[in-house]
Order: sequence, then C-alpha cells, then structure tokens
Amino acid sequence: MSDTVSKALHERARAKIPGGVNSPVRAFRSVGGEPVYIARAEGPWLQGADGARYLDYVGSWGPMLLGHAHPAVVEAIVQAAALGTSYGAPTEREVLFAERLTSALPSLEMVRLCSSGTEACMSALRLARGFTGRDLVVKFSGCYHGHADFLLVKAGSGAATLGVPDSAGVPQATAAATLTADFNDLPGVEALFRAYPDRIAAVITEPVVGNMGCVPPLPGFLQGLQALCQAHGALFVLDEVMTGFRLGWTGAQGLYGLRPDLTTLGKVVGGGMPLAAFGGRRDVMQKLAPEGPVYQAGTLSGNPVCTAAGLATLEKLSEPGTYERLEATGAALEAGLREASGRCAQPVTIQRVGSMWTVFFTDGPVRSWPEAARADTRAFARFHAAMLRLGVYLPPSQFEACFHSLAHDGNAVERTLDAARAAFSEV
Ligand code: KE4
Repeated sequence: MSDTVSKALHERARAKIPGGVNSPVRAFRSVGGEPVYIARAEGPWLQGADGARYLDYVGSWGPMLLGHAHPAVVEAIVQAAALGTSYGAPTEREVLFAERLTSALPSLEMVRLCSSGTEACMSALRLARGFTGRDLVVKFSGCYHGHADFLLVKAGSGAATLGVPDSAGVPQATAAATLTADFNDLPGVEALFRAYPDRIAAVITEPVVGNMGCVPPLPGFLQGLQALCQAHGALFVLDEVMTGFRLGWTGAQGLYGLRPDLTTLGKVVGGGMPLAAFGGRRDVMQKLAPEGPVYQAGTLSGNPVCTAAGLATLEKLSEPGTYERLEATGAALEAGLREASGRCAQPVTIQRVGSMWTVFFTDGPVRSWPEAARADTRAFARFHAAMLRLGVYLPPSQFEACFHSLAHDGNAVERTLDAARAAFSEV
C-alpha cells in the first residue's frame, strides 16, 4: 500500500520524535510497514493523510466507544472550551462527573480524577501501600497498567509487543517490589501470599485482559483473587481502564459480580480526552492528600473540557439498549470471523468479551501470557497488512485487543467480514 503522504510525514517525525511516535505501539514495529497518519475520523471510520478510509477497530485503544467525532461529545467540548480550557480550581462539572461515576459503580464510594490510566494505576497502588503499610504488589504477566516504573514488570501491550516485558531504566530494587503470577493461575497467587505473609499491599489485574490480546478470566478466578485479598489483608485493585463502561454500565465488576477495594478507570470515561480516575472504599480514599498522608496531584486533573467530554459520553452510554447493541455487533463479528478463519492455513483462535476481541494465530484457548506468547506474530502481521490493504484498521500488534463501537453498524460488519475472508486466505 503506497501511502506516500504518511511515509513523508513519518520521515519527518522520526527526525524529531523517537521512533516517530508518541507511544511505541503506534509505530507498527511488530507488524512491519509504517504507520498510517490519520487526518480525521467519524463514526467507525478513519481517514488517512492520503485520503484512504479504514474501518477502525483500534478506537484510539479503547476510548471511542461511541464512534469518532460523536456530535454530542464534540458539542460538549466546543461549549466547554469557550468558557476556558483549564482553571486549576474546582468546578461543578467535576462534582457532576464524580457523582456520575460513583452512582454507576457501587464499589466506588469516592473517586479522584486524573489524566491517564498510568496515573490512575500508579496512584491507586501508592494509595494501597499507604493504606496497608505494606510494600509489595502483585500483577500478572502480560497485563499492562501503564508505564509507572514498578508496573513495567512483565508488562503487556507495547512492552510485550516490542518484546521488552521488563523495561530498561527501572531500578532492580523497584522491580523487586512487584511480584508476578500468571493470569488465571489462582494457586500461583496463593503461593505468593504464603511466601510473603503480611507484605502484599495489593493485587492488581485487568479483569478481562486486553493487553496480551483479549483473554477472559476463567470461571471463579476473579472472585478467588478477591477472596484471597480479603483473607490476607491486601487490597483488590481492578484495572478497568479498558473494560470500564465498555463491558457494561457497571463494567467488568458488574459482569463478574465483584466488589473491588479500588478501581481504575480511563479511556471510555474521557470520550477521547485525557481523563481518568481511581476510586473505591471511602476509608481507603480518605488516606489521599489533602485528607490523608498519601500524596497524589495533577495540573490538569478533572479538566473542565475533559469532564464535559466525559459527561457527554456517559450520558449517551446510559441510554437503553447500548450494551445490547454492542453485544449483538460483537456476536456477529465473532461468528463471521470464525467462519472466515476456516480459509486460513494457520491455526486461529478468536476470543471475545463484549466489544473487545482478538484474532490469535495460535491453537487456543489463550488463558495466560505464556499461551499468548506462543502466537505466530508473523502470521498476525500478514493478516494485519492484508486487512489494512482491504480497508480495515486493526491494532498493529497480536498482543492488543480490537474494539468496536456503537457506530459499527451492519454495513461496517459486512465490509469487515468481506475483508477478513480475503485476508485469512493470504496468511
Ligand atoms: P494510559 O496511561 O495509556 O492512559 O493507560 C494505561 C493503561 C492502564 N490500564 C490498562 C488496562 C490499559 O490498557 C492501559 C493503556 N492501554 C494501552 C493499549 N493497550 C494504551 C495504548 C498505548 O500505550 O499507546
């Protein structure tokens, strides 16, 4: 595909920005080729700098659940911006947004707004350490919770994509305070609690993993984690940055009947603007400055333009039938992709929860990072390139989830499946 405009832009970008991108996974490194530069987007469509159009299944890595440039969100941003883009002082809209989030999620008794999922996860775990007086945290291989030093240990997403699950620059002493287990391995977590009695402050997990590709929890796994944390005095931290308000109005915690001590949110709740949050038990949250001794802050936290976009997004998502529509679209895509994959010479496993899903080029099921890591990333790269050429924009990594939106209608699904039927036969 000769997108000369993107190529020229990327040449310039690489001269001034490391790798030419402001986030590594955008560089298309693991699928080869070069990134498509995007000029605009609307509904389920992206438009490349050269004018080519693509059906988008990245959705800005999750936020665009309504589809791109939703009129209600754009209008809210325009109106808010005209009143000033940031004050660094409290606003009514932050109160409305906090009330909206806490009324949606029963476990969220209090909430603090910030600007990224990384901040939300980093802050939630600092708070867990401050509340418990313990230092160690448990995370799962292949899960990604942002790029805070202590969370870049066997991380997923871009770290797994680039094959550097442990990042340079993270002091060994810092990494040593992060224990890891395999997702869906409850005995492995029990063993950590036995090996480190009274020292684990929290267990953090993506409830449905998106950052090694879409990996659902086995029945009882999440509930078992919650029970282990309660039994051992550790906090159960659910990273719903990706799943929050995507898998349902009450997210994955509603889907699986959980009551985490802390939850992190991002992506969808900001409607494409830099807005994230963490929250949970009142007794824990009240340890946060200025109430308590755990410091956390942010110049643009709760920004008035971002909270306007977030409120407009949540308002649309609260409408009846939203999640039924997303599920119906997901079911149609999954069934069609499964049928189309029959044309593929490679083994294919398709895993989906709601509106997040992944086409793995490996025998399934994929239940943990060791199993995900067996996937044929070269086969995925060939599939990705073929789909891109056929006008379908998938995440440029086997270890990411595809996201569809409310804007992906029957026509988008059919176009996607037509492309997949051709692409699978090329892998
Ligand atoms: P941000 O700091 O990128 O806003 O959020 C970090 C984060 C935390 N938790 C989960 C479950 C996440 O998925 C993320 C970020 N996700 C990646 C893609 N899987 C962001 C894309 C990127 O890094 O460019």
